[in-house]
Amino acid sequence: MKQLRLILGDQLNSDHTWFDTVDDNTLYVMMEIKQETCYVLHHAQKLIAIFAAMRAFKDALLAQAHQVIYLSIADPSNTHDFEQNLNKLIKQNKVERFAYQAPDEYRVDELMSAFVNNLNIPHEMFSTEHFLTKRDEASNFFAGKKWVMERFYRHMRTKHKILLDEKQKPVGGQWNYDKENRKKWSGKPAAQEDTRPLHDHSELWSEITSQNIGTMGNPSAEAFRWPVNRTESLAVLDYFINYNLVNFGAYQDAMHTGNFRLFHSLISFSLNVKMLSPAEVIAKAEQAYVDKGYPLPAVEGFIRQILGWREFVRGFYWSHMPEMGEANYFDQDKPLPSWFWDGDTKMNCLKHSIKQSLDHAYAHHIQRLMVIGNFALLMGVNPHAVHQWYLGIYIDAFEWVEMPNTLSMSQYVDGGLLATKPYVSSASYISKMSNYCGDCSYSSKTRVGKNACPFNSLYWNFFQKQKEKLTNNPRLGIVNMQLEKMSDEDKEAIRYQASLYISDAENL
Ligand code: FAD
Ligand code: DLZ
Ligand code: SF4
Repeated sequence: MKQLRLILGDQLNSDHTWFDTVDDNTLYVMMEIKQETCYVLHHAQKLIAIFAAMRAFKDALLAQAHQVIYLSIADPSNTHDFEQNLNKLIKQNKVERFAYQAPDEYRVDELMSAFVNNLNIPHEMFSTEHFLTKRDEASNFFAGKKWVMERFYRHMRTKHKILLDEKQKPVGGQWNYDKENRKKWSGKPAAQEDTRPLHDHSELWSEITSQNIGTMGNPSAEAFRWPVNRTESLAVLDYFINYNLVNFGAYQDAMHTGNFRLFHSLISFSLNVKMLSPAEVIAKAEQAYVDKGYPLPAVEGFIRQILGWREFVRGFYWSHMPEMGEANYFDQDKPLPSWFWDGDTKMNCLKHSIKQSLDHAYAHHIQRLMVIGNFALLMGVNPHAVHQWYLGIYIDAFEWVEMPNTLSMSQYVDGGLLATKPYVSSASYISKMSNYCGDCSYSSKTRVGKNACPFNSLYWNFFQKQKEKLTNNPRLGIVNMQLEKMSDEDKEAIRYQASLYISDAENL
């Protein structure tokens, strides 16, 4: 029986059981389509990376004698629509059975369900064989209870027997060493050079631009270092394990103008398109703890991100879609300043974080949460504009992981289903964790007056404005108390200063 199997651009799992046997009656199909490139304005490097990785995956399948139909972005027979391309291929090739792997994004999942419902041949949806949990596993785990990552993480550690001693207790006696992981970085220990090879994808880039697909960010060959096949992905992972994991924990929240990645792994793209599996990444990190004697806080902190956060936010996504995509707890409605697309702002922290994002399609967790997301929330930006920007700009942004992080965690759109309080701060946090404030045009120390750091007035303005919605939050007791003690004149001066900044957002 002739069958057609669809492989999506983020389903590049070479270990999938689909590929265990080569069969003349099985046709694989992969397609580069505008339906996927244009639902949001993407970073140029993201399109290049996805297409280059898809093409490398196709070549690897062909080398193993699998049969692959590949519709490239400039192929004149490409309709740029999943449904139309599939219907055409099914007819042309007299396909009698259709199969696909579970899409990770709600939109594509709905689209594929509708497609197969209208098919008049047998069809089947397979697992991607990538994640450590099923779509609804976290949701069942939390049934009727508050979603708390730490509880889920401990369950995952126990279930998968990760970093446990012989009594099945956490090694070292603690589950979580986060408190030891909050150091500022001032040049030591030395951060490694970026050894990832440069790739010249100028031909692929010409193909993309020939199709009039809008993009943002730096497409140049001097900037592109993302791994686009499994061998390169493994090299990035091994480099991280050998040189950076040892310092990951201590400096994971640090930010510095001299080094954009510090000790982060840069594996999120490879993981999210499934060139790496979470199980192998966790196993390598745990092995390094045993073999190399790396500090437990470093290894535990890293494993928690993948075994805990990554699976947790995925479960949260499937449990809260489609409502999450509509929520706006604080009713925020301002547009993003236009400098989000060029980084030209006097605010040094934002300038660095945004320019870096435009150059590398990457910012680490704290830049995303405590610089860019923090600013957007304090400014009153519409959370869905923020979500679209994050979904487009980051190399690793696929909705199942980007949306819960951006909307729920960073922009607090659901009033605290995922985050226990809004992730906002004044300049003091940014100043504590980075060297951004040193040569900034604004003064991190002042709240009001000429050159006062916008974060300071915006922070206190936010808590005044959102008082009713946040007053009963037990984690905001100190903030609410400080606000109570503030004189009416000070509050008024803060509101005035913040209003100047909000109305002059374009020129900050
Ligand atoms: P490391 O810091 O080295 O961490 C290792 C791995 O842990 C990451 O590769 C990632 O797979 C996982 N991880 C870490 N934190 C998280 C998290 N909060 N949620 C899920 N997985 C996590 N991550 C994405 O993969 N895609 C996104 O679109 C995305 N959007 C984000 C938006 C916001 C507002 C925030 C605050 C975080 C977002 N994250 C996202 C999480 C995190 O910022 C990135 O996973 C990380 O920066 C990727 O870089 P890295 O591979 O060097 O990660
Ligand atoms: C993100 C993306 C982009 C930009 N382009 C394609 C594409 O042309 N073809 C494709 O199959 N997949 C692409 N993807 C990934 C899909 O959007 C992804 O499969 C869904 O978001 C499901 O997670
Ligand atoms: Fe950012 Fe304010 Fe520090 Fe400038 S002073 S870098 S705007 S936190």
